[in-house]
Amino acid sequence: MEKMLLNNDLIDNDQMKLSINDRGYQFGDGIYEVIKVYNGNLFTPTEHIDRLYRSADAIRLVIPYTKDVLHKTLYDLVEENELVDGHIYLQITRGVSPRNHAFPIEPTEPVLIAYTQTAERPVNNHRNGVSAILVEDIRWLRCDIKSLNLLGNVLAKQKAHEANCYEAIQHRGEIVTEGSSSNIYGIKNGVLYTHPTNQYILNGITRQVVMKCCQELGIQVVEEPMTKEELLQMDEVFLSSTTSEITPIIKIDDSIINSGKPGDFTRKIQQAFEEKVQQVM
Ligand code: DCS
Repeated sequence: MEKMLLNNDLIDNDQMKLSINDRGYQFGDGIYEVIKVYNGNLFTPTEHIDRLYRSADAIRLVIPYTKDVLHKTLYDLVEENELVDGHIYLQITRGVSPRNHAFPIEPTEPVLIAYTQTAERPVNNHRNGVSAILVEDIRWLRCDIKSLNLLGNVLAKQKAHEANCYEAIQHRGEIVTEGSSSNIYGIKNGVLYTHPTNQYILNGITRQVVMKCCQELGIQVVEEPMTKEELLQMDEVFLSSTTSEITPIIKIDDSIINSGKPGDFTRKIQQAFEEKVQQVM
């Protein structure tokens, strides 16, 4: 029987019970992370755990464990479930209390759950690229918090799926922000363009790795907002996320990017990323 983490305890999946009065369930009042596991090892765990604590801070939730304890507990979960390749999903809510928007008067114990998921790496997408659509970004103004409230992202991704596309690239007015569950990049004349990390996008951990790869490869990075028009004029476009890693985008709405093939710079960044993955394997 696979195990899940409930606060400090590893319990059998079928023993998991959560309350209807959990604020995560009623308000999406919580935060989450998805951490990739390669060959039984966590990829960039420190960065994910740091971001979790930053998200918690931003919603005024105090995580009742140290980062080190959480790190070790996640390794225990992976070991217990004998996860080789896949990811960990982890969320923490503000806890259980009768429904009332304001924080509970009696401080509640946050509820942490985590489970593992076996997943193959999307190598076909990496090789061939994917299609995307452009959609208006209707989300709130704190997209830097990895909040459980994902309705805007869910509606965007659903539109993409209904258009037989892999991702929805969101824009606020003319400005491209990020994908429904990924960061977005364009490459023009060998220069990489991506939205700066502010309240309009999530500071992706994979994005941080992409920045490192570009530095090592000597690829110039410009962190400035780009317009929809500029995006469609890019030589190459790709997305990044924990589960998608680095995935070329070869079509956006009706525009074909780079003749419908992943570009050379994207390939180089994929290779540099792969080397970092191999280091933990
Ligand atoms: N932007 C949004 C809105 C996301 O949801 C994600 C990842 C990213 C960017 C990329 O961040 P990471 O590089 O840190 O993954 N979302 C996670 C998710 O919901 N599933 O997989 C990853």
